[in-house]
Amino acid sequence: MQLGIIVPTYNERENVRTMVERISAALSGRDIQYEIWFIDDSRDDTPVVLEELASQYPDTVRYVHREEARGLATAVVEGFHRSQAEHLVVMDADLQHPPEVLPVLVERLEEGIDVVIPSRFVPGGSDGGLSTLRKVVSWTARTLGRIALKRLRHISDCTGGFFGVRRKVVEGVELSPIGWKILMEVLVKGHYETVHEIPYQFEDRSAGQSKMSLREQWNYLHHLGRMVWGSPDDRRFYLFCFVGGLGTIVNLVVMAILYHGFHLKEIPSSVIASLIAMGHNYLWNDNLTWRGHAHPVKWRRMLQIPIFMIISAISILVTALFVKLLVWWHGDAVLGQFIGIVVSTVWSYTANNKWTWKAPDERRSGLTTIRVTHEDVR
Ligand SMILES: Nc1nc2c(ncn2[C@@H]2O[C@H](COP(=O)(O)OP(=O)(O)O)[C@@H](O)[C@H]2O)c(=O)[nH]1
Ligand SMILES: [Mg+2]
Repeated sequence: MQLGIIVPTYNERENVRTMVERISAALSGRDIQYEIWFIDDSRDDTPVVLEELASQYPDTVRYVHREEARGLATAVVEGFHRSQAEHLVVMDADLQHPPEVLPVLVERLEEGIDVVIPSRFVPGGSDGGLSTLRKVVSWTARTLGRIALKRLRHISDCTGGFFGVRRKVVEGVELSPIGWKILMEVLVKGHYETVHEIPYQFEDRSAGQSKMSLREQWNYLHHLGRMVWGSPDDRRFYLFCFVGGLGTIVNLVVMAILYHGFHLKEIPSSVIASLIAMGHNYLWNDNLTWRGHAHPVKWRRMLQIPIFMIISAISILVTALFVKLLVWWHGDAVLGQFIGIVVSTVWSYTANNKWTWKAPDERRSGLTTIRVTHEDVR
């Protein structure tokens, strides 16, 4: 089998027939062998309609009805296991994902792209089928995901739930059964090198009710947290920021004790506080952020502390530079300090990752080699 189309369904009796008809119209006349797998958790009579469809289209329509299980993510995972096809597509049953996109999607997979994502946000696409409120919620979810997870940063539509992958992308990958956003999970954990986005027009729900709820939004945040934790590279960055935050508190407390408590002069107080905070940060980073990444060679390990100190010193200078710059432009010094902290956090994380600790080679884990393209629509 070339193509397995996986469709999770929950009370979609008005939609599944049209869906099958539109898929078969879209793919007719093309040399594509395909099957549609409905993974159904419905409590209405959707399974009755699916049974009719399966006997009417014995070569293409298959379904499984689950009485016990529920949930979009587990349905998709079950579909991945049921279908033996080389290329797997996941799409919703409510026709918000137009089947007419399938031919191009399949063509790109056949050309060798690993992950193909129909996107509402590349030239030629649109997300007309959502209410303004849902658009705002969806934008927020997407933006949070793209900020939190490095692998999503260049993907314009990681929350749409419409995508195609080569089997090897998800083979052997343990996908979490929670969460609505299975594509994000695939992008964070999957084995792939190329992603291609093609535009599509997101349509209104054809019939029936949306199952998206406030609870799913909360679930999403929980899921996002788990994805960050499960992604070593992202996790390291957030631990680094956490340690930096802790270090700032230590710095201020020591400064207050020395200056107000011991009546030391301001400059020695400040320098001692900063040095103590630096040592504090080093220890946490060595034992938490980059745990297990100490240099194996002893002399090289001895260099870790001085390198860390040089990087920190440069960060302090960079921050001061931003303060000066803002004051120059008649801006606020504290705002300059804030911008400086953001910039120097990114700088010092990258530098420490590269020079202080021996972080695993990102190239090998595929992070730097992922190429994202989109359809050239004029
Ligand atoms: N198998 C299964 N499918 C579900 C479940 N919840 C939602 N779906 C399906 O997932 C797809 C997307 O759900 P939908 O309600 O349209 O969400 P929305 O597009 O975000 O409003 C539809 O095809 C639903 O039938 C579930 O618990 N189990
Ligand atoms: Mg929908």
